[in-house]
Amino acid sequence: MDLFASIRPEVEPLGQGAYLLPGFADTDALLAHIPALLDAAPLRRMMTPGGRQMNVAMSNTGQYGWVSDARGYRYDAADPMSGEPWPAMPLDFISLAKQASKKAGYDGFEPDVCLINRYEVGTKLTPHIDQDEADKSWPIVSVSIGIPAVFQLYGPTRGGKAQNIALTDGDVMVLGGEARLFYHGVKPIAAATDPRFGPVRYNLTFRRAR
Ligand code: MD3
Ligand code: FE
Repeated sequence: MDLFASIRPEVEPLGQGAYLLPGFADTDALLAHIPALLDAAPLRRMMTPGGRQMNVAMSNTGQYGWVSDARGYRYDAADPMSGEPWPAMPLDFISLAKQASKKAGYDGFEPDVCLINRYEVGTKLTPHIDQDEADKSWPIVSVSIGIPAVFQLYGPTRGGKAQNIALTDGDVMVLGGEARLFYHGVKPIAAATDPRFGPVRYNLTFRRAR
Protein backbone atom coordinates (compact mmCIF):
# COMPACT_ATOMS: atom_id res chain seq x y z
CA MET A 1 0.00 0.00 0.00
CA ASP A 2 1.40 3.36 -1.09
CA LEU A 3 1.41 5.74 1.89
CA PHE A 4 1.02 8.88 -0.22
CA ALA A 5 -1.70 7.42 -2.39
CA SER A 6 -3.84 6.98 0.73
CA ILE A 7 -3.33 10.63 1.75
CA ARG A 8 -4.08 12.20 -1.63
CA PRO A 9 -5.07 9.44 -4.04
CA GLU A 10 -4.41 10.30 -7.66
CA VAL A 11 -7.66 8.66 -8.66
CA GLU A 12 -10.56 9.19 -6.28
CA PRO A 13 -13.54 6.87 -6.94
CA LEU A 14 -16.86 8.72 -6.69
CA GLY A 15 -18.87 5.50 -7.09
CA GLN A 16 -20.72 3.72 -9.93
CA GLY A 17 -17.86 4.18 -12.40
CA ALA A 18 -17.20 7.91 -11.80
CA TYR A 19 -13.71 9.08 -10.84
CA LEU A 20 -12.10 12.36 -9.81
CA LEU A 21 -8.46 13.02 -10.75
CA PRO A 22 -7.63 16.14 -8.70
CA GLY A 23 -5.29 18.56 -10.49
CA PHE A 24 -4.55 16.07 -13.27
CA ALA A 25 -4.63 18.59 -16.12
CA ASP A 26 -2.03 21.25 -16.96
CA THR A 27 -4.55 23.94 -17.78
CA ASP A 28 -1.95 26.45 -19.06
CA ALA A 29 -1.08 23.96 -21.81
CA LEU A 30 -4.77 23.48 -22.69
CA LEU A 31 -5.55 27.21 -22.57
CA ALA A 32 -2.82 27.93 -25.12
CA HIS A 33 -5.10 26.34 -27.75
CA ILE A 34 -8.30 28.14 -26.78
CA PRO A 35 -7.94 31.50 -28.63
CA ALA A 36 -7.40 29.85 -32.05
CA LEU A 37 -10.20 27.33 -31.46
CA LEU A 38 -12.70 30.00 -30.42
CA ASP A 39 -11.60 32.24 -33.27
CA ALA A 40 -12.49 29.47 -35.75
CA ALA A 41 -15.71 28.45 -33.95
CA PRO A 42 -16.88 31.21 -31.56
CA LEU A 43 -18.69 30.49 -28.30
CA ARG A 44 -22.43 30.89 -28.63
CA ARG A 45 -25.53 30.32 -26.49
CA MET A 46 -27.53 27.72 -28.39
CA MET A 47 -31.32 27.44 -28.39
CA THR A 48 -32.98 24.45 -26.72
CA PRO A 49 -35.50 22.47 -28.81
CA GLY A 50 -38.15 24.12 -26.56
CA GLY A 51 -37.08 27.60 -27.72
CA ARG A 52 -35.08 28.76 -24.69
CA GLN A 53 -31.54 30.14 -24.86
CA MET A 54 -29.04 28.00 -22.93
CA ASN A 55 -27.25 29.54 -19.91
CA VAL A 56 -23.85 28.15 -20.85
CA ALA A 57 -21.97 29.42 -23.94
CA MET A 58 -20.59 26.54 -26.03
CA SER A 59 -18.37 25.60 -28.92
CA ASN A 60 -16.69 22.37 -30.08
CA THR A 61 -13.45 21.00 -31.41
CA GLY A 62 -13.09 17.60 -33.05
CA GLN A 63 -14.57 15.52 -35.82
CA TYR A 64 -18.08 16.28 -34.52
CA GLY A 65 -19.69 18.91 -32.34
CA TRP A 66 -22.69 18.84 -30.02
CA VAL A 67 -25.42 21.19 -31.21
CA SER A 68 -28.87 22.18 -30.00
CA ASP A 69 -31.55 24.06 -31.92
CA ALA A 70 -35.27 23.90 -32.75
CA ARG A 71 -34.64 20.56 -34.50
CA GLY A 72 -33.28 18.92 -31.35
CA TYR A 73 -29.96 17.83 -29.83
CA ARG A 74 -27.40 16.06 -32.03
CA TYR A 75 -23.77 15.72 -33.09
CA ASP A 76 -22.87 17.41 -36.36
CA ALA A 77 -19.62 17.42 -38.38
CA ALA A 78 -20.22 21.07 -39.35
CA ASP A 79 -20.60 24.19 -37.22
CA PRO A 80 -24.11 25.50 -38.05
CA MET A 81 -22.84 29.10 -37.58
CA SER A 82 -20.31 28.82 -40.42
CA GLY A 83 -21.22 25.64 -42.30
CA GLU A 84 -17.54 24.66 -41.91
CA PRO A 85 -16.10 21.62 -40.10
CA TRP A 86 -15.33 22.19 -36.40
CA PRO A 87 -11.64 23.00 -35.78
CA ALA A 88 -9.49 19.90 -35.36
CA MET A 89 -8.93 18.64 -31.83
CA PRO A 90 -5.42 19.60 -30.62
CA LEU A 91 -3.13 16.62 -29.86
CA ASP A 92 -2.69 17.95 -26.30
CA PHE A 93 -6.45 17.62 -25.79
CA ILE A 94 -6.57 14.08 -27.21
CA SER A 95 -3.64 12.86 -25.15
CA LEU A 96 -5.07 14.33 -21.94
CA ALA A 97 -8.42 12.59 -22.52
CA LYS A 98 -6.70 9.28 -23.29
CA GLN A 99 -4.37 9.46 -20.27
CA ALA A 100 -7.15 10.41 -17.84
CA SER A 101 -9.56 7.72 -19.04
CA LYS A 102 -6.82 5.08 -18.91
CA LYS A 103 -5.90 6.14 -15.37
CA ALA A 104 -9.55 5.65 -14.35
CA GLY A 105 -9.55 2.15 -15.87
CA TYR A 106 -11.17 2.85 -19.27
CA ASP A 107 -8.56 1.86 -21.84
CA GLY A 108 -8.96 2.57 -25.57
CA PHE A 109 -11.04 5.76 -25.33
CA GLU A 110 -10.61 7.91 -28.46
CA PRO A 111 -12.64 11.13 -28.30
CA ASP A 112 -14.16 12.48 -31.52
CA VAL A 113 -15.75 15.51 -29.81
CA CYS A 114 -14.60 18.08 -27.27
CA LEU A 115 -17.46 20.31 -26.14
CA ILE A 116 -16.19 23.62 -24.75
CA ASN A 117 -18.47 25.17 -22.09
CA ARG A 118 -18.00 28.71 -20.75
CA TYR A 119 -19.61 29.80 -17.47
CA GLU A 120 -19.72 33.33 -16.13
CA VAL A 121 -20.45 34.18 -12.48
CA GLY A 122 -24.05 33.14 -11.70
CA THR A 123 -24.33 30.70 -14.63
CA LYS A 124 -25.75 27.28 -13.77
CA LEU A 125 -26.25 24.05 -15.70
CA THR A 126 -29.64 22.44 -15.06
CA PRO A 127 -29.59 18.70 -14.26
CA HIS A 128 -29.66 16.56 -17.42
CA ILE A 129 -28.30 13.32 -18.84
CA ASP A 130 -25.93 13.04 -21.79
CA GLN A 131 -27.48 10.50 -24.15
CA ASP A 132 -26.83 11.70 -27.70
CA GLU A 133 -23.76 9.43 -28.11
CA ALA A 134 -24.04 6.19 -30.12
CA ASP A 135 -22.15 3.91 -27.69
CA LYS A 136 -22.74 4.83 -24.05
CA SER A 137 -20.19 2.28 -22.86
CA TRP A 138 -17.47 4.87 -23.62
CA PRO A 139 -16.80 7.26 -20.73
CA ILE A 140 -16.97 11.06 -20.82
CA VAL A 141 -13.88 12.93 -19.61
CA SER A 142 -14.33 16.42 -18.15
CA VAL A 143 -11.68 19.06 -17.38
CA SER A 144 -12.34 22.14 -15.23
CA ILE A 145 -10.45 25.34 -16.04
CA GLY A 146 -10.55 28.66 -14.20
CA ILE A 147 -12.81 29.64 -11.30
CA PRO A 148 -14.35 26.92 -9.06
CA ALA A 149 -17.70 25.17 -9.47
CA VAL A 150 -19.87 22.81 -7.48
CA PHE A 151 -20.78 19.84 -9.63
CA GLN A 152 -23.87 17.84 -8.68
CA LEU A 153 -24.11 14.15 -9.43
CA TYR A 154 -27.59 12.65 -9.04
CA GLY A 155 -28.64 9.08 -9.88
CA PRO A 156 -30.37 7.40 -12.82
CA THR A 157 -33.62 9.36 -12.24
CA ARG A 158 -34.33 13.09 -11.99
CA GLY A 159 -34.58 14.34 -8.42
CA GLY A 160 -33.33 12.76 -5.21
CA LYS A 161 -30.33 14.18 -3.47
CA ALA A 162 -27.09 14.94 -5.21
CA GLN A 163 -23.49 14.19 -4.38
CA ASN A 164 -21.85 17.65 -4.43
CA ILE A 165 -18.31 17.72 -5.81
CA ALA A 166 -16.15 20.86 -5.63
CA LEU A 167 -14.18 21.28 -8.85
CA THR A 168 -11.21 23.59 -9.23
CA ASP A 169 -8.74 24.40 -12.00
CA GLY A 170 -7.09 21.26 -13.37
CA ASP A 171 -9.53 18.77 -11.87
CA VAL A 172 -10.51 15.98 -14.22
CA MET A 173 -13.56 13.73 -13.89
CA VAL A 174 -14.05 10.47 -15.75
CA LEU A 175 -17.66 9.32 -16.00
CA GLY A 176 -18.19 5.73 -17.03
CA GLY A 177 -20.12 2.68 -15.95
CA GLU A 178 -23.50 3.29 -14.34
CA ALA A 179 -22.66 6.96 -13.66
CA ARG A 180 -22.35 7.59 -17.40
CA LEU A 181 -26.14 7.87 -17.58
CA PHE A 182 -26.69 9.65 -14.26
CA TYR A 183 -28.34 13.07 -14.03
CA HIS A 184 -25.84 15.84 -13.29
CA GLY A 185 -25.60 19.61 -13.22
CA VAL A 186 -23.59 22.60 -12.02
CA LYS A 187 -24.69 25.01 -9.25
CA PRO A 188 -24.63 28.76 -10.01
CA ILE A 189 -20.97 29.78 -10.24
CA ALA A 190 -19.78 31.88 -7.26
CA ALA A 191 -17.94 35.17 -7.80
CA ALA A 192 -14.19 34.62 -8.25
CA THR A 193 -11.46 35.67 -10.66
CA ASP A 194 -8.94 33.60 -12.55
CA PRO A 195 -5.65 35.51 -12.79
CA ARG A 196 -5.24 34.52 -16.47
CA PHE A 197 -8.66 35.38 -17.91
CA GLY A 198 -10.94 36.78 -15.21
CA PRO A 199 -14.34 35.76 -13.76
CA VAL A 200 -14.86 32.74 -16.01
CA ARG A 201 -14.93 28.95 -15.81
CA TYR A 202 -14.31 26.75 -18.83
CA ASN A 203 -15.17 23.08 -18.91
CA LEU A 204 -14.02 20.70 -21.61
CA THR A 205 -15.95 17.45 -22.07
CA PHE A 206 -14.40 14.78 -24.25
CA ARG A 207 -16.86 12.40 -25.83
CA ARG A 208 -17.13 9.58 -28.34
CA ALA A 209 -20.15 10.55 -30.43
CA ARG A 210 -20.08 7.83 -33.15
C1 MD3 B 1 -21.82 12.85 -15.33
N1 MD3 B 1 -20.89 19.69 -18.23
O1 MD3 B 1 -21.28 19.37 -20.87
S1 MD3 B 1 -18.72 18.14 -16.61
C2 MD3 B 1 -22.01 18.71 -20.11
O2 MD3 B 1 -19.09 21.35 -15.75
C3 MD3 B 1 -21.85 18.86 -18.65
O3 MD3 B 1 -19.62 21.90 -17.76
C4 MD3 B 1 -20.67 20.01 -16.85
O4 MD3 B 1 -22.57 18.27 -17.91
C5 MD3 B 1 -19.70 21.16 -16.77
O5 MD3 B 1 -22.85 17.89 -20.51
C6 MD3 B 1 -20.21 18.84 -16.07
C7 MD3 B 1 -18.79 16.55 -15.89
C8 MD3 B 1 -19.71 15.57 -16.51
C9 MD3 B 1 -19.84 15.45 -17.87
C10 MD3 B 1 -20.64 14.45 -18.40
C11 MD3 B 1 -21.30 13.56 -17.56
C12 MD3 B 1 -20.39 14.74 -15.68
C13 MD3 B 1 -21.18 13.72 -16.18
C14 MD3 B 1 -22.07 12.49 -18.05
C15 MD3 B 1 -22.66 11.61 -17.17
C16 MD3 B 1 -22.56 11.79 -15.82
FE1 FE C 1 -23.65 16.74 -19.06
